[in-house]
Amino acid sequence: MPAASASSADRPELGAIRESMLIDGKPVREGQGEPIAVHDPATGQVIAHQPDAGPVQIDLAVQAARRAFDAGPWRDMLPAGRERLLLKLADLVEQHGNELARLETLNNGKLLGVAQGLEVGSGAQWLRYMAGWATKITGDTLSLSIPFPPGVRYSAQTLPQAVGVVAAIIPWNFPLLMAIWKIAPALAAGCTVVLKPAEETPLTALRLGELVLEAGFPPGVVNVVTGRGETAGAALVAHPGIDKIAFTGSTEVGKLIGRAAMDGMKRVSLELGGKSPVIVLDDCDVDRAVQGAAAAIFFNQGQVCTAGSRLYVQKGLYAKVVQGLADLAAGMKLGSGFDPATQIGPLVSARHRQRVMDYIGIGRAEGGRVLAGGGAGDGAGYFVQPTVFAGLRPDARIVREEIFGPVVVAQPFDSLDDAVRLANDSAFGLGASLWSNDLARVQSLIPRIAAGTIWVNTHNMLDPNMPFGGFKQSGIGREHGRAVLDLYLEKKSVCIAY
Ligand code: TXE
Repeated sequence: MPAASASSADRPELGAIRESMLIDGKPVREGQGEPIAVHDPATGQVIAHQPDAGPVQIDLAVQAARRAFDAGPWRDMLPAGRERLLLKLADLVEQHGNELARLETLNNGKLLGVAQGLEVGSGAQWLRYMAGWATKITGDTLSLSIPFPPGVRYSAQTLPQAVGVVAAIIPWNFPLLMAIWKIAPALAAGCTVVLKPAEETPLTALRLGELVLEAGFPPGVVNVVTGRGETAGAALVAHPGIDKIAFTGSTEVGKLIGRAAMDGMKRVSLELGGKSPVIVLDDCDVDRAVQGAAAAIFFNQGQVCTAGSRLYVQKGLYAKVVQGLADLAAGMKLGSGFDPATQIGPLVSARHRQRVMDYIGIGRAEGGRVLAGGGAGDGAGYFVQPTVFAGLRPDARIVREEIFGPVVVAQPFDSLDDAVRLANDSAFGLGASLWSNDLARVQSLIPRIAAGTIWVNTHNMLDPNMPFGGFKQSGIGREHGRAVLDLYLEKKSVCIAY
């Protein structure tokens, strides 16, 4: 029984809990496996049970998306129609913003302000930005230079066309925003979607699916299935009716998905893990750098693919910056995401808290000194203290592996060459930030750091107009901006002899 029965005006999120998937515009409650319990990470209480989709339900969802793509009103809709529907959806997300943000905080644990500003606020902005692209998809006119056979002239053009049915598989760290990052460009390009949210956090994606229908998108254009990754997710990836897979999650699963995609030669884009360096030069504004380094790692409890989890500080400033960061960490207030005084909410799940605590144990065992934090929080919620490590070698596991929690490892460096070497000594390459007021030094470093996004005197700043994605094992493909359309369009060449 969902907690919806306790619904009241000041808890609108309780009335927004759904325990059904959305397939072809209809709620589907039956799965195949054991239903999945969904928790409130701040208390550990169960707030809903979700169906665990098996191959039968996945097939129904893919068939629905296939029909919507191959026939029916969606295929015939003009780009301006898709734009109008996406704009309507953005309005609905804002109108239901309070309910959606509270639902996200309840389900994910994050601070309500982050859910309001980022998931709902920027989510609506992302929808509007992508709505604009629907009417601006263009091909090229090409001049050809091979005269064959002699005397024949040609005209040639490229014709971009929607890639087809998209399987969108998303993680739990920004559940609503990740859903929007996937469906908005897919719909702008004219694709249809089967969206699978993470087991831990399906609630806002299911509500978004209802708003998609309310906006007027035809049934089957967006389907939302819930289920376990290794069964429901894997069945979705393997389904022959899928043309393209868009995945955000761990590098480990990304590799599995990449291989499975190649079996069916499906288009695939992968946004994977990171171990992003924060590089503080000795000419920086120190207070700003300390605040920036703290925000880079502790924002969203460190559950951010671009979290600044490796802090490199130039020797002259090292002690001051690291002590400043440790002081900030030690003073942060842990608590429920609904409490406006809270600065660090719970992690998403008991399993994930254990994983992060295990890494803290590994860091200690590797000889790391804990300058702040290092423990779990009190009570039943899944809290971990903001933690600062120092004194570890570059080959220590917690320097190299993604922890995805509020844990940062600080290391000193001498020269800019050292900074580049340390920063690039990673399997990942998603983001990096430089903290300096010396333009020449900054400009010399930007091309040398292997990362998809480089920030200067800021960290974690993303925008719908800025391409986003990873170097190395952080993934394949670029989301956002004009670049994202390439992920959802096939380019057809047309050659006409005359
Ligand atoms: O991720 P998974 P998990 C990293 C982070 C975290 C670790 C594990 O380091 O600690 O991954 O998190 C679906 N076929 N990131 O286990 O398993 C799954 O159901 C198809 C970084 O939660 O990758 C969920 O919807 N799908 C990251 C999604 O994949 C499968 C965000 C992500 O889950 C599947 C999340 C399979 N075989 C975790 N197995 C980032 N880049 O932001 C799982 N899934």
